[in-house]
Amino acid sequence: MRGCPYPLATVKNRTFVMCKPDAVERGLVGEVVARLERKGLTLVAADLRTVDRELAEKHYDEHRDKPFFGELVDFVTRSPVFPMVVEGPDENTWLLVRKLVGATKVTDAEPGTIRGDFATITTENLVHASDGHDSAAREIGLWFPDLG
Ligand code: 3AN
Repeated sequence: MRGCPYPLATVKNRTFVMCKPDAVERGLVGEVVARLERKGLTLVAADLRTVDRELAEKHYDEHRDKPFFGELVDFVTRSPVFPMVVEGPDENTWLLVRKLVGATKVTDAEPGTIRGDFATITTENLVHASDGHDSAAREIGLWFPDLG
């Protein structure tokens, strides 16, 4: 029993969130988790791990043809990450988390968001969060294949 307060939670109430290497290196994992928990979201799974290139490339598969793909994979594999599955009361969890995280481009990320408050470089923008139900399902399956 992991103490989830939502007895009718479905898989769609879950999303994937990851503190990237810069967040772990800067000691911001606690800050990120605190913001998610203060919002009222629950951690379902989380651990600290080093990612191999194969998993990193699968995770960022949609960016395979982008000019920053190599840099992105180098970055996310350079030191440990903290991947998480987060659950909320309804199917909007992924969107709530995206709003807490803030815009991708650091100059667009508003103060009050994680990226707006702590990130200065777009590649090193601290946190990844799934951008919809399909990506959440794909990413949870990729990072936490044993999660029931
Ligand atoms: P998000 O993480 O906000 O969903 P995506 O999926 O478009 O953004 O991009 C994935 C990651 O790729 C970003 N978090 C960022 O680290 C990196 N990235 C995206 N766009 C750029 C860019 N123009 N230049 C460098 N890195 C980028």
